[in-house]
Amino acid sequence: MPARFILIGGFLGAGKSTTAGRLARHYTSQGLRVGVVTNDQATDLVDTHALRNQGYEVGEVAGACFCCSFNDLTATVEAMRSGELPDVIIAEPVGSCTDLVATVIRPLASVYETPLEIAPYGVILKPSHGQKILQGDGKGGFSPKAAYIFRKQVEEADFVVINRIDEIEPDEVDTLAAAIESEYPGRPVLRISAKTGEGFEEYFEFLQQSGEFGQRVMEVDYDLYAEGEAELGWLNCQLKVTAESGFELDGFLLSIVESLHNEFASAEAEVAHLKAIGMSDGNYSVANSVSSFTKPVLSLPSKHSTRSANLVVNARVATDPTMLEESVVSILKQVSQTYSADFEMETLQSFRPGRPVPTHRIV
Ligand SMILES: Nc1nc2c(ncn2[C@@H]2O[C@H](COP(=O)(O)OP(=O)(O)O)[C@@H](O)[C@H]2O)c(=O)[nH]1
Ligand SMILES: [Mg+2]
Repeated sequence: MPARFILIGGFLGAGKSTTAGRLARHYTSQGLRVGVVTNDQATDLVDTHALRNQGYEVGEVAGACFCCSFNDLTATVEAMRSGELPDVIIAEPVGSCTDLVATVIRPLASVYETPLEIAPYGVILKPSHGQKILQGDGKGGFSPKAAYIFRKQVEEADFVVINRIDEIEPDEVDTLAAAIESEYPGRPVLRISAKTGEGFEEYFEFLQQSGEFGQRVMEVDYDLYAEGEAELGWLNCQLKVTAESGFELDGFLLSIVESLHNEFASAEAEVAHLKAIGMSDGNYSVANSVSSFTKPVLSLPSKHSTRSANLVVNARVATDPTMLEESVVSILKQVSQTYSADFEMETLQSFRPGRPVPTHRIV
C-alpha cells in the first residue's frame, strides 16, 4: 500500500499544527505509522518541537518552503522511519504559501518516484480571516497582497475547513460557509474545532476518500505573491533561560507573547503569528498570538516550574525584520528581568521571505 499523503493548507495561525496533532493521534490510535513534516523558511520551529513533544515522528524542511525545496521534502519523507515509509504522511506547509497543487502535490504525483496516495487537499480557515477577506467585515489586518495569497489558497483546495467553531455562533459559521460556496463553488465546506475535536469524525472520513485529488491547478501572479510574502518580517530564535530560584514556565511564555503582541499592536504592526514553546525536564508549554485583534493564549499549559528551560520563539509580523529583532530581544530582556531570570540566545534569524522559486511547477 502506498503511504497516504495529507497536505494541510491554510494561512498563518489557521490551526494547521493543532489539526496535524489531532490527525496524527487519530491514525496512531488505529495502529498506523504516522510521519509529520513541518516546514519553514528558517530553522528552529515551534511546530516541530510541539509535535515531537506529542510523541510523533517529525521531519523538518527548514530554510525554504516545500515548493522551493521540493527535493528536501522528498528526502525528509524518505528519511522518516529510517527509509521505511510511514503509512500516513501529514505535511504542514508555510502559512504564507500558495500554488501548492502545482508545486508540491502534482510533482509528488509525477516526479517523485515513490508512489503516494494523495488525500483530498483541505485548506483550513480561521473564521476571522474568512470574515475579513471573503465577507469584507471588520477593520484592517490584511493587506490586499496578503488577501490575494489567502484567496489563492482557498481557490486550489479540494475542500475547505472552517476551524475554531468553538468560538463562533453556528449562524456565523453558516454565513461564512455561504460566502465560501458563492465565491468558490464546488468546494465542500467542513466545520471543526481543532481545539475540542468537534467535527473531526467527518473530517477523518473525508480524508479517507480515494480519487483524483489535488488537481486544481490555477494561475498565480508570482510578483503579487512574492510581494505579499515579503510584507512579513520573519524571526526564529532559540534560547536558554535560567533562574536560580526557579520560574513558572507558563507565565514566562505567556508574558513573552503578550508583551510582543502589545508592542506590535501599539506600533500598528499586524501580527500574523507569534508563538513560543518552552521545554524543561520533559514538560512543555506553548503560547500563541494569531492576530493583533485576538488575545494571546497559553495554548498548552505545563504548570511546571523550573530553574532552566529551552525556548523557541517564532514571530511573523508585518514589520521590518530589524525592528522585529530589536523588539524580541528587548522583550526577552524585560520578561527575564521580571522573573529574575537570565537568558542566553543560542540562535537567531530574522529576514523577509524571498521570492518563491518553485523547484517544479506542473500545470
Ligand atoms: N479556540 C480555538 N483555538 C484554536 C483552534 N485551533 C487552533 N487554535 C489555536 O490557534 C493558535 C494557532 O494554531 P496553530 O495550530 O499553531 O496554527 P497554524 O499556524 O495554522 O499551524 C494556537 O494558539 C491554537 O491553540 C480551535 O479550534 N479553537
Ligand atoms: Mg503551524
